[in-house]
Amino acid sequence: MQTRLTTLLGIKYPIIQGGMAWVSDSKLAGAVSNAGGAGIIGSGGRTTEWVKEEINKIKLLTDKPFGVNVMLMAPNKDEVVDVICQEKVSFVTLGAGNPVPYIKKFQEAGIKVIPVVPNLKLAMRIETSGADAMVVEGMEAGGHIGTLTTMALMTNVLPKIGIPVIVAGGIADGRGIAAALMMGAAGVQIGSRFIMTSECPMHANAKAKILAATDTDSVVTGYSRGHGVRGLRNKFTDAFMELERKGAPQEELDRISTGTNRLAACDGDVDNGLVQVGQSLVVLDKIQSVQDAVEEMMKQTVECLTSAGSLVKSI
Ligand code: TUI
Repeated sequence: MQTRLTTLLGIKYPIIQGGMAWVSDSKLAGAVSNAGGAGIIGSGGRTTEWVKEEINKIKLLTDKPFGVNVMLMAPNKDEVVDVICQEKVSFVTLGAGNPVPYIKKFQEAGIKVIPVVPNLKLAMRIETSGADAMVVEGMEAGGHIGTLTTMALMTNVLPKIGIPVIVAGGIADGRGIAAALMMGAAGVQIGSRFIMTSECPMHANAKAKILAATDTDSVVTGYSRGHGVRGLRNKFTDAFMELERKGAPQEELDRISTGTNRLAACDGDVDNGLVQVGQSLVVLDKIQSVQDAVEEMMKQTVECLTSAGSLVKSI
């Protein structure tokens, strides 16, 4: 399949993997790149040394293009940016903050820059700043999110932007990929579906909670402090949202939420940690290899796109 994303990155399929903090390591990202998408190492929450090691490991796992996500709220982001520039990865995605100060530096190092944005205003600022492409991420996504849905973002943003736009948030199968391509996307970013793979290091307890979850089982914490974080409803989210409702001070909310992503993803504490996952939960009904997930999604994408013509004929 050829789209503006496959051409930009030199990949087979128009899929990039979400750079999920505490989850996306070299093993997962290498498998996605080997399967024909573009894998991404998630540097959020990690030490700079970990990022360097994972970049070295992925180079042994794949000769295909891969990227690194920089979480712009991370205290060590400048160090991580330096390591990525030295290691000359193919591209970066930049989320959870203002990417503009970093664009030129990456491009001078020969690295393509793909910021993640949650609305049209930021999308237009990013295009003007000279980024190579962007991800628009709807609030159906897991983790740190904006307030607009993927459908509203596709409708509002895609006609206004000239550089390739990758769509994210709630896309978990080939029907979603086909829909995004039909709307004018250059490709998609997929996170949650890649959690449900044998290569993904997410703790088995968290994978089991996702397998058991239905469409209404995720909630958004943190809107009261300006940025929502989506994850599965549990003891932690109930306690956090009760504190939010009571108007608890910022410091208390920060204190009880710090470390909850790692607690669920790495330690498997799915009651006191936060399992960050998107809303398209019902199709996440099995664990499979990354290769099988990619092939299954792309087969369905092609079926959807080829059968779409018969809908027109039957009018
Ligand atoms: O970054 C993400 N998703 C994430 S990061 C993460 S680690 C974390 N965990 C808990 C709390 C906070 C972080 C988990 N999930 N997605 C990309 C994304 N970027 N979503 C929203 C944004 C964003 C928000 C504001 C991008 C730019 C932006 O700009 C602010 C500005 O400077 O105007």
